[in-house]
Amino acid sequence: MNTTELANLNEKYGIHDQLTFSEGPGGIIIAAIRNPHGEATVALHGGHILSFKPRDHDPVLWLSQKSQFKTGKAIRGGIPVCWPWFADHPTDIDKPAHGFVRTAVWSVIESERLADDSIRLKLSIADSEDTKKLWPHRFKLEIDITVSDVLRIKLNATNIDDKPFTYGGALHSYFSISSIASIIINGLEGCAYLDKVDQGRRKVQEGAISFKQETDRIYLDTTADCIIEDSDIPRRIRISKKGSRTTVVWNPWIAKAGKMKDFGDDEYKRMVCVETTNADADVISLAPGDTHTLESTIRVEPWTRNND
Ligand code: TA6
Repeated sequence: MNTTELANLNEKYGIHDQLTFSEGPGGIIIAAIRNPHGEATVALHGGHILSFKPRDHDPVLWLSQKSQFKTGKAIRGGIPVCWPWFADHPTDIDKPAHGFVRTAVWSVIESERLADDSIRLKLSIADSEDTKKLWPHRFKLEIDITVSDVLRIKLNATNIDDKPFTYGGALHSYFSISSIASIIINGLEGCAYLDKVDQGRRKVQEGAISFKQETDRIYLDTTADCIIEDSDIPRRIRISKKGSRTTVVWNPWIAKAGKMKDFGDDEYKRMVCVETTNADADVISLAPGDTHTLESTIRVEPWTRNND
């Protein structure tokens, strides 16, 4: 984007001191949001929330120090938008993992300061000749982000084609934690999951989730809140959701982290993914003209020993 286009973007969608657009690493355009309740940064590349920090708290999202801000490359960390499929394409391994919108440039369509001083930013992307080569459907996808001391994200998918389509996807959120060895995640007790580090075997979650090895689990048919209990900070991060029946929990651990160029060898210790998803049996079918919303709300809460 040239300086004139950037100036026009700020003219049309900037909000004095609370929402400004500038050029970031790799030339990607980044929206910086700041208000009395919190702050966030969002890249137009991938419609990708890079950071979120409620006032008086440490940053909530994790971003790799080795993340590559490159055309065609997904940013490692923050909240990648995985769409219109989650993980590998169901039938064609040569298609990009997690779909194609997280590596495309989105457009700004709306910005607003709300009555409570929250800032709302909407970005969108639609089908193109390139996307149709990967997925033969006409769609409009919007990400609607509201930043206060809570981060509210709505991913609105609309079928603008003349035939139905079925899709999966996720808000693939990376969270910043004190240490993967000391956190637990509550909320998924008793939930069935597919264990991707044990040949996809179907299991049932017993008690809280703790981490002692690579962990990659697709929890099925759940609408539950997940709470990351971080006693060392101390804080709790609550991830609530609507329009999602799958939750994915991931930590790459040592070997997998070591194999990823955009992931520091030791960085696995300070992150965990809790992903608001629709995958496997929970994929969404949309009739022409219909819209489905996947919603994730992220907030920090005080940590108490009795985990009330
Ligand atoms: O959400 C977990 C997962 O599907 C893992 O299997 C791992 O592949 C992770 O996503 C990251 O995928 P990426 O394509 O971003 O490297």
